[in-house]
Amino acid sequence: MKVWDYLTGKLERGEKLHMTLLDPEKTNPHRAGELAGIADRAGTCAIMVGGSTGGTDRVDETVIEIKKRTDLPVILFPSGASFLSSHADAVYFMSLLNSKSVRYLAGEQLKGVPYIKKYGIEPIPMGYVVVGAGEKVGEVGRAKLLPGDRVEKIVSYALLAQYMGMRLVYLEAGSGAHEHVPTDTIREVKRNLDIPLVIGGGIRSPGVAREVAEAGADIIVTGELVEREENIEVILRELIEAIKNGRVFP
Ligand code: 1GP
Repeated sequence: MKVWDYLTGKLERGEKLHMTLLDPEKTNPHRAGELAGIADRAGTCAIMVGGSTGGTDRVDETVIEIKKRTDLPVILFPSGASFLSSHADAVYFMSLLNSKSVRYLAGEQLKGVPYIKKYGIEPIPMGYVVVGAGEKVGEVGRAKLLPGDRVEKIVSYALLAQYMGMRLVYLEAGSGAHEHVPTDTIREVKRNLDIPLVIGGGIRSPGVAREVAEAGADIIVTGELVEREENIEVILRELIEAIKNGRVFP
């Protein structure tokens, strides 16, 4: 089944989804495989492989190890054309809409096209918007600063993605962000948007994950959480339970 059909099937049933992001720069391939297995058992719905810097060999190895441990779809979340793997199921074909550089709007994407075509990786068009301080991704992607309370502007960026025919909008606070995308902003974007909304960056607790889901995120992405914490499976399970069912354990 195509990854997009798998995702929309769940979303159309009204499910809220969680995806686990693994960064080959921070996690070695073997550990990435282990973490993907843990995330699968905890109820995540897909594994994203991404990071701010590239390297096809490492990405390949990481995806291969993940695929040994889980049957969940593996979706690339690339920083550029060198961050691709023929072993992945799909790739977020994403444009960093508030980048000052044409390279991150369409340049790296253009370079990646022949590889994606050759290996038949499923592209999922996505508008990517870096909100707040932006962390490393904002710096690497040369994002124009877009404070989280610039609600009207952020709504416009989200609609820009929709009107351009993209299938998803991802509002990104950046990995390890101190502040996630504000819930008031998420609520307003969701109220105006007809395509699924992805939120990531700085979401570390079940309580916050629930607030973000209730505000209107359809898909919540966490990354650092699995790289840092002990008892990863328990914490992830609680976080995913909070996203899916709004239940937070004391
Ligand atoms: C980063 O949004 C993701 O691209 C996840 O962020 O690592 O802070 O969970 P965290």
